[in-house]
Amino acid sequence: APDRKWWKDGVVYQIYPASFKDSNGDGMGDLPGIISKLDYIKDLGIDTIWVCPMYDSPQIDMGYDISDYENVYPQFGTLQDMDTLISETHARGMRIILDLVINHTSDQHAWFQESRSSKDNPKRDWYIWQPATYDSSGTRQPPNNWRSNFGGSVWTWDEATEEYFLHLFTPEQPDLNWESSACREAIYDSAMRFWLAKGVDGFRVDTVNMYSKPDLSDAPITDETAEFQFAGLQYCNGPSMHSYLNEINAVLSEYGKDKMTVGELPNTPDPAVILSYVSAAANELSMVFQFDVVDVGMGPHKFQTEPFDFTLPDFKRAVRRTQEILGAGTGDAWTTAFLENHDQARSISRFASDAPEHRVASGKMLALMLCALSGTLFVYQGQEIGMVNAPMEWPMEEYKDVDSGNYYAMVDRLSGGDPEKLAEAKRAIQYLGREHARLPISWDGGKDAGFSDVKEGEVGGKTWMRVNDDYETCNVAKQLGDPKSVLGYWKRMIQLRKNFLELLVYGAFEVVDEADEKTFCFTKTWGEQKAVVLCNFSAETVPFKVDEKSGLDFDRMEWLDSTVDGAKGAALAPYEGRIYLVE
Ligand code: TEU
Repeated sequence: APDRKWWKDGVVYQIYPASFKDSNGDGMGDLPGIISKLDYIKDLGIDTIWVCPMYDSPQIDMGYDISDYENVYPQFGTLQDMDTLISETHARGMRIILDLVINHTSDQHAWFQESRSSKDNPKRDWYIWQPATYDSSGTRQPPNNWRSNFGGSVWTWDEATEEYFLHLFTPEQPDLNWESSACREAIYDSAMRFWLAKGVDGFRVDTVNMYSKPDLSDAPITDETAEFQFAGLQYCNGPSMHSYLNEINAVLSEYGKDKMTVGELPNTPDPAVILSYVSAAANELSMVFQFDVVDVGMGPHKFQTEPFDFTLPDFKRAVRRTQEILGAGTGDAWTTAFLENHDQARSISRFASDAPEHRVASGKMLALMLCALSGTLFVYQGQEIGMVNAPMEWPMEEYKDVDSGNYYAMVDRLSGGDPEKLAEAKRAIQYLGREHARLPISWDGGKDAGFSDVKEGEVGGKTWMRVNDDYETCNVAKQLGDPKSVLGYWKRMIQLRKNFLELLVYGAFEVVDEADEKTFCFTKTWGEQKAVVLCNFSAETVPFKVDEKSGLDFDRMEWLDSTVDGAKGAALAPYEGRIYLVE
C-alpha cells in the first residue's frame, strides 16, 4: 500500500484573488468573492485550495511584494474575511494553503523602511546591502553582473545611505538577508505562525531555493550581448538552504504533524538536488514545483524564443522528468502534476490548440492527461472550463504585468524602437505573458462576464484586467450541469482519479511512444494494475497503434474513458484523449 497522505491524494485548486470573483463591484476580485464560490470548487471534486497572496501590498508584483504579512490588502477584504474563508473551507471538508513569500518583502514593508533608514539601524542587516564599486573611468558600478528575474540589474542604489540593495525581482522587492537569525525569527513569526495559528493547512512556498546566497561574485558570461547575466545557478540552492528548511519545518511542527509545503524550485534540473529537498529521507518539503514542463522550448529569456519551438517529444521528456522524481533514485519522493499557474500562459493555447473548433477537445484531452499523472494534481482557476489566452489582437495596453512590461521596454530601449523587434517582443508576450492566466474568470455570459458588476465611475468603470473576448461561449454557467463540457469532463476525470487512486496518483509512469510527434501514450502501473493513456496532440485523426508500440494487447484492454463521447474505435480523433485498463 502507498504511504498515503491528505496532500498526496487530494486535488489542489489555485485561486488568484484579483481575478477570481469580485463581490463589491470595484473591478477586482476579493475574499468574499472566493467564499461565495467554495461550493462550486467543492463540487468540482477539489480537496485543497491554494490562495495566492492576499496580504497587504502595493501590488507592484500583484501581491508578491508584501508590505505586511499580518494584514489583508484592503481591496481583497479584511482579516475577518480570512478567518471566514478558512472556517468555511474547513466546514466543507477542504483544506486551505497560503502563499509564503519570504525571499523578499515589499520596499514598503516596515522592516525595509527601517533597514534603509541608516547604516547603523538594527535592521540594516535584514536586507542585503553592498557598497559601490567604481570602474576605471570612475563610474559607479553595481556589485555584480547579475540579471534580475524581471530584467535589469539585481542591484538598486540607495541615495540616502549610499549603498546598493539586492533584489532578485523588481527593485520594489528587496531580498531579505536570511543570514540574520533575528530576521529569520521575524519571518517565522509574522509570515508563518500568524497564519498557522489561524488554522491554515500549509504553504505554497515562493522561490523556495533562493534564500541562501553567500556567493555574490559575478555570474559567468553566457550572453555576450546582454547587459546583465543569468545568475540563477548561483543564487538558487545555496549552502544554507537545508538548515533554513529544517527551521521552517520546526515551526510547522509546532502546529501538528500534518502541515504540507509545496516549494517552487526554479533553475534546478539535477534530480539529486531535487531529491535533497523532497525525498522522504530529506523530508524538507512535501513536494516541489519543477518547471521542466511549463518551460519547455524556452530560451535563456522566456520571451526570446519562438513559443512553439518545441516538439511533442520534448514535452513528453519534460513530463517524464517531473514524474520520475517520484521514483528517482530512492523511490521515496513525491512530485506534482500541473500545466498552469498564475505565471503561465493558458495550457490549451500553449500545448494543444485554442482554435475555436479544437478548444473544447484540447481542454478535455489535457484534463485526462493531467488526471492520470502521478503526484499531487494542481488545477489553476479557469483551467477547469478551458479558458484560453487573450486574443492576439489585443493591444499592448492590455498587458499590465511587470514581467511583460519590463521586457517590452528593454527591447524598445536596446533596439532604439525598432518596429520589427518590438513586433517580435509583442508576439512573444501574446503567447507567453503571465497576463493570460490573470484575466478574470468568465462566470457567465452577462455583464463583466459575471466576474464583477463594476460600478460606473469607479475604477474607470472597468475590471482590472479585461475579460476574455470569448466569455459568452466559454463560461462556468454554460458548462455547469453539461457533462459534455470541459468542466463536466474535469469533474468526471477527477472522480476517475479518485476511483483508481493508487494507480493514477501513486503509480509508476512510463512513456510508450517517446519519438512520436503527434501522440503521447503512457502507462501507469501499480502492482498488478496497469492503465494506458493515449493523447492525440494533433489536429489530425491518428490511427490507434498502441499494440505495436507498447506491446500491449488491444484485446486485453478495458476501455475506461474517452474525451470523445463513447469513442472506442481504432483511431484517435483530433485532440482526443483515451484511457484503458490493461487486464
Ligand atoms: O515566481 C518565481 C519565479 O521563478 C518567476 O521568475 C517565474 O519564473 C516568472 O514569473 C515566470 O515569468 C514567483 C511567483 O510565482 C511570481 O508570481 C512572482 O512574481 C515571483 O515569485 C516573485 O515573488
